[in-house]
Amino acid sequence: MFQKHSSKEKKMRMLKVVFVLIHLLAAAVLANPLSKNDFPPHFLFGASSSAYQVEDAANEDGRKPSIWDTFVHAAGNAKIHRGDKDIGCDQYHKYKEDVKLMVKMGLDAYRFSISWSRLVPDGKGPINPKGLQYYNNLINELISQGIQPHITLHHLDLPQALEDEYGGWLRRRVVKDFTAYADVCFREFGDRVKYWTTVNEGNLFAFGGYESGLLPPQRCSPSSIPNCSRGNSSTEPYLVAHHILLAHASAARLYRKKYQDKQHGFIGLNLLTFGFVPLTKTSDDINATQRAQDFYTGWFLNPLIFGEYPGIMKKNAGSRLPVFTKRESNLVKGSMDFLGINFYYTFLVKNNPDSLRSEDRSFTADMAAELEYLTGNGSSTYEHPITPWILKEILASLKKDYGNFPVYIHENGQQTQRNSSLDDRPRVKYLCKYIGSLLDILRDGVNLRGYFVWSFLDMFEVLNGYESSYGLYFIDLKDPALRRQSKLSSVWYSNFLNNGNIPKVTIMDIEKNASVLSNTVTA
Ligand code: IFM
Repeated sequence: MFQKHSSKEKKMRMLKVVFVLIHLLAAAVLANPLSKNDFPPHFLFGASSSAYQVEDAANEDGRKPSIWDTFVHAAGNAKIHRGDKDIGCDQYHKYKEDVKLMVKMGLDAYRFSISWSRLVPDGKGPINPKGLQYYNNLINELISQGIQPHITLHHLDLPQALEDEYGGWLRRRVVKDFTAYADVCFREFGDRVKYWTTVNEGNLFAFGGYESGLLPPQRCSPSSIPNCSRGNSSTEPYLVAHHILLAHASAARLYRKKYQDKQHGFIGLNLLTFGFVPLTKTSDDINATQRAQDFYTGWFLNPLIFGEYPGIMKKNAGSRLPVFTKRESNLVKGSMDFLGINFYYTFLVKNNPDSLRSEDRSFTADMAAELEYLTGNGSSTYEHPITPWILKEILASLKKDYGNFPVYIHENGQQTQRNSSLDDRPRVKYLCKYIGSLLDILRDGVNLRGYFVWSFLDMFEVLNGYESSYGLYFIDLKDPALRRQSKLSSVWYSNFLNNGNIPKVTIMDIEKNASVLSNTVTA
């Protein structure tokens, strides 16, 4: 009896200690020495999303499918299969609730994309009045609450009608249709929208959609990659990138000629940037690292800044790399007011000269470098490594190699397994480190204008469907109301944005789903 009692007491004491420790830990996690006040007053903080990942309502009010809808509903794409209902966040119906959350959070800006096939269902021709109404409503709601809309026109979601009609981005005709669609957006929304991004991750879309087949429209050489039944990894990525550049430049020219004077906005393009680190200190690996940089970033930035592709791409891809005419080169050169970059991944780079001798010369073979993904140290295999010094290096080399043009970090965030735990400390740590490093980057004189967390909500993820997520808010897909539940990271970010002025919360509060934000903002 005596023995039992004592071990119970011991247990209780242990529990108390654990309880106190968790609270101390929580306080430490949330205590943030950094706040928005440390940044220049005009530096923007926001959060990001994309139409297909956040809107749902895929078949509602006249929207037609995009290549992304087709991709995720194709047989065989099990991990990213969305089922029939395309359920995720339902921002199409819940935008007011979401804007309320953004206000409480203290966001300066919300970055989202327009679904081309919601606004212009066949890709060209008549505008869908309900689509127009939806984007007007969302923009008005944001503006009335003091949140800047930053809009992307294409985020992996070309209207399927254009893919079916002429092969979409593979054909030059897309330039005309994209420009006409951009014209609709500038005309209809440009009185309130000042930041336009033509294409999200142009480089990754061309690579993932046409060389590796990992992204829509899932094309690649069937001989090299089994999940593709059509495509050509030797030529198509180059062709598609060329058309993206021309479409971007054509939309930018239109904006500048017809709208910019009246609307006073800015137009840019977005690229996925990578940390590339030589595997060894040998000059072979160091040169391979530069090649990887030229192939992934120079591919777009050289034409945009200098009017032509990097020399090494011309040399290695030869006649498979399209050539800009003088007129096109002048059109593309100088066609962006800002660059949007996304950053998540770091790779070790190893020289691979043998690939240049392969028969089927894909984009990757032309690069003649092997990339090994640097994994994070976290408990989940989904977590990205935390390497803010690499982001700093990327921005420093953009400045050195291409000039000090305005840059926005459009996406950065931590991936975790998607589950109901609201204690997402790995994400808090990630954000804390990256946001902390921005001050250093600004001190280095980089023309960085803003930072957007990917992502505002847990969304349908590009590569992992519903298995992983980046959101500041969790959404339980089984909950018919799809309530937004604040994670620790949303509290941390709010605290940062509100200069530490929101009441202290603890992990325990969040686990009980009674966080400060849910007290104040859930309906
Ligand atoms: O979810 C994606 C987004 O659509 C494009 N950038 C990378 C994100 C995370 O994978």
